[in-house]
This record gives sequence, C-alpha cells and structure tokens, in this order.
Amino acid sequence: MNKIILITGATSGIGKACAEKFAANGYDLIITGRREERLNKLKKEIENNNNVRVLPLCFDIRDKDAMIAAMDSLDDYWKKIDVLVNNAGLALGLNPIHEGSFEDWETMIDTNIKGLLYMSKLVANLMIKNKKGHIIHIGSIAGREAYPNGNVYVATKHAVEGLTKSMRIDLMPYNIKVTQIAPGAVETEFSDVRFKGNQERAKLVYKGYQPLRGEDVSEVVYYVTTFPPHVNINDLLIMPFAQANATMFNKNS
Ligand code: NDP
Ligand code: 8X3
Repeated sequence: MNKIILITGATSGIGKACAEKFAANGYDLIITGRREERLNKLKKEIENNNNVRVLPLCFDIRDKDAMIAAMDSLDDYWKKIDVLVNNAGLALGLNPIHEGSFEDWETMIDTNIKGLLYMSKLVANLMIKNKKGHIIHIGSIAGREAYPNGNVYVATKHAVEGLTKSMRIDLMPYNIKVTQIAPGAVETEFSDVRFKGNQERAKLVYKGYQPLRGEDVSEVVYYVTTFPPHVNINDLLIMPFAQANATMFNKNS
C-alpha cells in the first residue's frame, strides 16, 4: 500500500512541484485547487509517468461546506492520509495599509488562514484515527519579517507561523508532526496573481537574480518527510542564494 499525501493548491507552482516529487517517490496523491482542468491534466500526467493513483478534489478552499463535502466523499482508502501539505495561498496587491482593498484583505485572510485551518482540522481528525501523520505548512519569509506594503499578506504568513507552533503542541500527543517550510522568492504564478495579471510587473519581481523554483521547495518538503519517527524538522527557511532577507537582493550579480 502506498503512502497518501494531500496537497492543497496543486494546480500551479510549489503545490504542483510537490505533487510531482511525492508521486516520483511512490505516494498516492489527493490534489486540490479550483481549476478543475488543470487538476485533471496533472492527474493524467502523473498517473502516466508513475505507478501511483491521483484523486483530484476541486473546491475553493475558502468554502468550508464545499471542503467538508469533498473530504466526506473520500472512501476508507483515501482517508488514510499520511502527509498534508497546506500550500494553497496567495497575495493580492502591494499597497500601503491606508490604500489597501478590503476585498483583497478578506480573500488573503480567508485563503491563507481560514482555508488552512479548515483543512487542518478535517485532516488532523483523520490522522488522529490513523494514529499518525505529518502536517506541513508552506509559510514564507513574510512570516518572519515585514516588508514595505506587505501588511496583510505578511500578517497571514505570521499567522501560519503561529499556527505551526501552536498546532505542534496540540497534535504532539496524537503522533502528528507539524512542520513549516518558509520560502523566500519562488518564481511561480504568485506574482501574476498578486499583480492581477500584470505580467510585466510580475516579471520584475524575479529580474536580475535567480529566484527559487517550485522544484527547489518541493525537494525540502519531501526531505522533511524522510526522517524516522523520533525526528521532526520544526521549521525550515529556504531562500534564493541572491536573497539575504525579505528585502535585500543581490541583483545583476
Ligand atoms: P501559485 O499562484 O503558483 O499557486 C497557488 C496555488 O494555490 C494554486 O494551485 C491555486 O489553485 C491555489 N489556491 C489559491 N487560492 C485558492 C483557493 N481559494 N482555493 C483553492 N486553491 C487556491 O503560487 P505559489 O506556488 O508560489 O504559492 C503556493 C504557496 O506558497 C502560497 O501559500 C504562497 O503564499 C507560498 N509562498 C510563495 C512564495 C513565492 O515567492 N512564490 C514564497 C513563499 C511562500 P487554483 O487557482 O487552481 O485554485
Ligand atoms: C512570498 C514571498 O517575499 O513576496 O511569500 O512575501 S514574498
């Protein structure tokens, strides 16, 4: 029997790279996201290239009822989730606080914090029944430091940091590990989403240095799952070599 991983936000970027990495290592996958076509395409690609099964679940992570229905639809086999990667998330806008958009704030808070919480509760209960599990949060350098105009995104990632520490305490007695992977700049669809399709502005974020790729992050996500039961990687910060902290980049080096 293969191990099972559930990855939220597997239609793009870090989540998609994690799906490919874990499939290559023999995991069956539950992949989630809103873009159904992409989920189905990824299922086909992964099942063609690996001897694993892929179950796509299409829902908006902000929609608690849709998530509960999707998780209730899992049969006994798929309920034995070994690893949860809470990856789905986004930034919207990059404005000083007094110019921020209420709607963007709510979307970030609902996705990055509330979506992660809903999924964590549902999966933690399955893991408690299975008497083991590993929950991995994709945090950010923005969960460690603030940067200009980052405000609400920064706050959501600080919340992920706080939840990682808190959930680790709550779930330790149930044999469930909790880990945070906090990346610096990764070239994905993240900046296209943040700048709402303004691709020129998005490209500038990664200009003049080599950012991380989704694959770099998926390597460490897989790595933290490879330790024996007595070891947990609590927290791991992964940065592009050309990025020293949230704001300092060695561009055009
Ligand atoms: P992408 O935009 O490439 O991927 C984001 C993923 O999240 C997509 O699969 C998207 O799926 C999913 N998602 C977003 N909103 C929702 C929603 N409401 N419901 C369900 N799924 C949703 O960005 P990244 O891969 O870069 O981002 C992944 C995570 O990594 C995020 O949590 C981000 O904050 C974090 N991160 C990113 C960094 C970067 O520089 N790129 C650095 C540090 C952390 P779909 O649109 O199909 O719903
Ligand atoms: C995404 C990276 O630096 O834009 O979390 O916050 S950053």
